[in-house]
Amino acid sequence: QDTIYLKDYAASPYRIVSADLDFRITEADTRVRALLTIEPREDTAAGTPLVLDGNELTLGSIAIDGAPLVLSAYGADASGLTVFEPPLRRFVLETEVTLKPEGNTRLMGLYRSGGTWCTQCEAEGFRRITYYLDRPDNLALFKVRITAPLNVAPVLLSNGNLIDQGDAGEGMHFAVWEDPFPKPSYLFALVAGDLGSITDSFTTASGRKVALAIYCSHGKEDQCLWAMDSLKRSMAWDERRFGREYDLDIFNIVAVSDFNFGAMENKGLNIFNDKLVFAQPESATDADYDGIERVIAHEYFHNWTGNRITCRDWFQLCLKEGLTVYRDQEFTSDERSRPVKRISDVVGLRSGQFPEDGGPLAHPARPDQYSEINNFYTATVYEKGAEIVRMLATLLGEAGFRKGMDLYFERHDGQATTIEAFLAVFAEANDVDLEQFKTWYLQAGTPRLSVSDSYDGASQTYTLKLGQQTQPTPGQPTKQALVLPIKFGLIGPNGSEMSWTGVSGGTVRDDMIVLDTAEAEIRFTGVPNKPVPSLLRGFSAPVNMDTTLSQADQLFLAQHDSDPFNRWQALQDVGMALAVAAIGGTPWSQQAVTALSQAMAETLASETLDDAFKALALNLPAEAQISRTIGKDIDPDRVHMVRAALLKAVFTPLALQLLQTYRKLSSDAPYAPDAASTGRRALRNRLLGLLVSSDAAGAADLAAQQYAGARNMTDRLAALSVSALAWTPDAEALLAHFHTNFAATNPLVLDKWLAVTASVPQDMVIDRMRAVLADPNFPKTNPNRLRSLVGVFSMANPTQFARADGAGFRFVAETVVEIDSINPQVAARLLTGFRVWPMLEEERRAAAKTALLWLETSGSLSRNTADILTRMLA
Ligand code: HT7
Ligand code: ZN
Repeated sequence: QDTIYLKDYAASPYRIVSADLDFRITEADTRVRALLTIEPREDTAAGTPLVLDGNELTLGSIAIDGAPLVLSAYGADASGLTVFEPPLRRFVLETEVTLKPEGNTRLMGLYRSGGTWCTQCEAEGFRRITYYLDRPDNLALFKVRITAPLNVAPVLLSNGNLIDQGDAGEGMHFAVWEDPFPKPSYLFALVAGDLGSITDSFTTASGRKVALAIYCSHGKEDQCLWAMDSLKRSMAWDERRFGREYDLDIFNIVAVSDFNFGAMENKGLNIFNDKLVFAQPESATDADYDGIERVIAHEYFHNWTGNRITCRDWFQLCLKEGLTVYRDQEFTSDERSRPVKRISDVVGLRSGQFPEDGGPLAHPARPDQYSEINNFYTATVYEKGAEIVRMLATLLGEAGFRKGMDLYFERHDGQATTIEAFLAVFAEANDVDLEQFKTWYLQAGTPRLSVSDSYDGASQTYTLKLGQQTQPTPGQPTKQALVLPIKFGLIGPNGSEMSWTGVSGGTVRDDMIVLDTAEAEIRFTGVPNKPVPSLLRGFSAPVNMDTTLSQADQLFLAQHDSDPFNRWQALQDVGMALAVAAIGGTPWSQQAVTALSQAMAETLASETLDDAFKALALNLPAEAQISRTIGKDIDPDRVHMVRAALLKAVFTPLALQLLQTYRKLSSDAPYAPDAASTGRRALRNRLLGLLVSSDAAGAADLAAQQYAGARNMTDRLAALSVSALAWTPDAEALLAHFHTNFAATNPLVLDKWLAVTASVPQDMVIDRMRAVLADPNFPKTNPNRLRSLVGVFSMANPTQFARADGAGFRFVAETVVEIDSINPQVAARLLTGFRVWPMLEEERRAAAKTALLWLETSGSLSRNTADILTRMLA
């Protein structure tokens, strides 16, 4: 496979200045005529060929400035077009190709979803539409004419403003769209179909009225209201928080049912996976409402961080993605509960990004090489990218961060730029050196932060010893020290914050230690009592922290820390220590479990903590998190068994309190997706989960009752999941009932049934999944369905996926081969579930390797899947 290196970046010798595209869509095919105005760069030598990207294209005709090219003047094949000696001046290249969107199961370029023609161009899909300089540093003005049959495609959309429309004869009609902002080809979009819509408007801070519309299949309009509400709040927030106004008169969103990703930020025409648009209480859960709000915001925020300022090349992907995730996280924090959002994001980071960073697919947030860019839309680029921006904001403070962002928008608007340019604006605006900080973008791996402390009463000196170390990752055998902002507090015996009179041995700025060396010994003087340190408050740096605190100190923090994140973390740490020790052969003491039970009871009874926080706190670390903490020779069955036993030991004594609180939280109020209502449901469903998984008397019946009486999908699905995971006597019947009554008629609800089915930690699960896939009606071309079944299985069913007999690995490997010929992007992503394999115990490791080696010999794999497989086996 060809590897592309960052160091080889070079500007193209030609620029496409404008693109005039004419799409003629019919049921049979789509003809694309492109008029590209092209000019050579100042330093381009005469005779330099013009090389345009193409993918699976067939050239129909070609001309320059209206004159057809002779055969010897160009070379064209499915993967590109070369004009050997183009004019050394501005010229217009005219090409024509014919596409077959109906047969495009890769869902890149122009394809059909549920009858609607739609496009996906990021990262390299535009080259499947026409020959082009399909790279993000070519910004061009686009004008798009779409002609299509009026009866099947009354709605014709593209980027920018609608400048003309009308009848085209013979049952056809047309629309012409013009985008006034130069953009890279990956932001191009076109939609043609028979769609319903809801409309609204937003008036910007400067008084411009923007017409908003969300398009969807007919009959789903009333399910788009939450998305519209989220959009308007996002628009207002970006003005308030970052001073960013929307810049066109129209903002359109289209929901489609076949989509490789969550959504796409095409200029003025966002295209969404319908699961991130449709919401109604009977079929969408609180998590769905959350996801919609977050992704609508995310794509909208890209208008400035991604579209107005884009990436010079795909190595810079986290320039737009990490920054935009940071912005959507801040939006949710401002709209809802900041601590709850932070805890949820860190749970996601630890379960999604840390395993990537510690496994065979580890790569820097800004990679320096790739063979398939679609495999780099990863948790590292997105979530770690956001953590890096968050650390920048922590180090610079809110005002300093905003100064840098303002300068970024001012200096780079209309440009395709780099991480270096991004860091430079913060350095300049704040007069700081960010050279070492940049290492966060370049170095893969999660640092381990070690901590030990001592207190000398005589001199009232408290000493903190800190160390950081990052393990080697593929291609990076040695690691440098990073800049770690460590927010902290010292807590005195009465539970309140202690101050100090002097500090030496390290950089301490107010409540933040900045550790930028491998080790530091920081001495705080004037500390009257031995404190309990609360470190890494708010998870101020994405590291694994080894704590040496005793269980008593952890529980003290859980009760007294003013930082809610660390209160939650302390409870997690206590549970983790007990689980890890037991898995290693040291059973927990009754005293230790009782202390944790009491802390959980106090948390639940607290009058000050909110419900959503309690729902997160009343839990033990997930099995996967425990496995990662142990790090090697993992037997998932043992982890599962020990965690289940610990859960019972901790929560059985609290059964009455759990049940009473569960009952108190019941409500007849109509469904609302606000933070308080969502929190209440989250806690109630958590309590149900605890009662069922700790086998409390009557708990399984309670779950069945909740399922039957549920008035919204959140409560119904929660009851179904806890029953299925614990495999209660009712589980089978509930799953069947859910399928017949809710899933059979709604594909997004079917996804929930598939996900629950795939998560059941029982031996029959693989046969059931095979039966689902064997059903001729199962749509293997739909990414949502596949991810809900196979993706959830490999990521969220550790005991069955990593079965010692290898059946789980084989099932996923076989599915990957089959799907690879339909949609390589989806297949490659399904394969990433194997990333845990090096950390398993010997027998399972061997079984996983056998499945991977089988995959290697299974025939011709796509570039996407082969890339993941090669790295997985390296
Ligand atoms: N920027 C978008 C990425 C995306 C994408 C990438 C590969 C293949 C299909 C895709 N669809 C969307 C989404 C985002 O991060 O906002
Ligand atoms: Zn994004």
